[in-house]
Order: sequence, then structure tokens, then C-alpha cells
Amino acid sequence: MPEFNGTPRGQGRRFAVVVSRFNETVTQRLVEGALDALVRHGVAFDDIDVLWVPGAWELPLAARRAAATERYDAIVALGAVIRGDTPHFDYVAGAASRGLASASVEYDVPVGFGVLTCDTMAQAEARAGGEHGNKGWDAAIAALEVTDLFDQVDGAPQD
Ligand code: INI
Repeated sequence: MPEFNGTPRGQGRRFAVVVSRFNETVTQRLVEGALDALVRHGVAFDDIDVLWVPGAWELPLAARRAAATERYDAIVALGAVIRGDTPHFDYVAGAASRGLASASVEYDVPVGFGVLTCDTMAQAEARAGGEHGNKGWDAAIAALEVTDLFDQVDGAPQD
């Protein structure tokens, strides 16, 4: 029984990082984590484009536009949505996650999901290079791994 397991191999691959500026102290650290993960796994710095958008709401469209260029093997989406006193959080976080999922499926491109959805700024900071790691790094690793997995599946012999 053939089994496929992607490994985070970045050599020769191109990535778009789409990131929101809202809560920028956090999202900047997510970008640093993602870039570090990509470069350490073989992606050339010049093969990474970073697209900044105002907030997480705008991430799905940025991901779709990046995917539509067909320039990228995968996309890494980064943002930080932090709960306030109104239901605004639910609309922004829900639209970002659903929109990124549909961009991924409709454009057939891996999208690493590194959008933090937190109750407090402290929770977000803990996940952007703090005690809970860096979810930007994790999202980039997932994008690398899934890209490699599908390359393997596409190249597998058919019989
Ligand atoms: N955008 C975020 O990325 N994070 C947030 O926490 C946030 N909050 O709380 O409002 C947020 N709002 C902005 C939104 O994403 C859009 O940029 C804005 O509504 C303009 O379209």
C-alpha cells in the first residue's frame, strides 16, 4: 500500500505570505517566524513575496489574487484577530478562516493558516514567538509539507 508523507522541502519553490497589518506588533513576529521557516527549509529569499493588507478581513482576497497569478506553489496566511467587546471579532475571524479555506480549495493551492484568533493580546503574543511557539512558523511548515505531499502524489506511478 503506497503511503505519502510530505516533508518540508522548499528548494526551488515559490511562496506568497499574505499578512494583515492590524495588531502589527504580533503579525510582524508571525512574518518573521514564517520567513525563518521557509528559508531554513530551502526556499530562496527572492522566491518569497510578502503581501500586506489592512486586516484579517482582507486576507482571503489577497490569497485569491496571489493564487490567481499561478506564481506560487503555496501561500502562508498570517493575521491576529483579538476579541473586543462587540461581535466584530466573530465576523472578521469567521470570514478570514472560511475565505482562506475556500481560496485554497478553489484555486487548488495549499494555504497555511496562521491567523491567530485570541481573547487577549497576551494570548496572541504567546503564539507569536512566545511560550506557545510561533504560529507563523507552523503555518509555513504546513504549507511546505502539503506542497511536497502533492508533488509526490502527482508524480506517483499510475497502475
Ligand atoms: N482586523 C484584524 O486583523 N484583527 C482584528 O482584531 C480586527 N478587529 O478587532 O477589528 C480587525 N479588524 C479590521 C478588519 O480586518 C478590516 O481590515 C476592516 O474592517 C476594514 O475592511
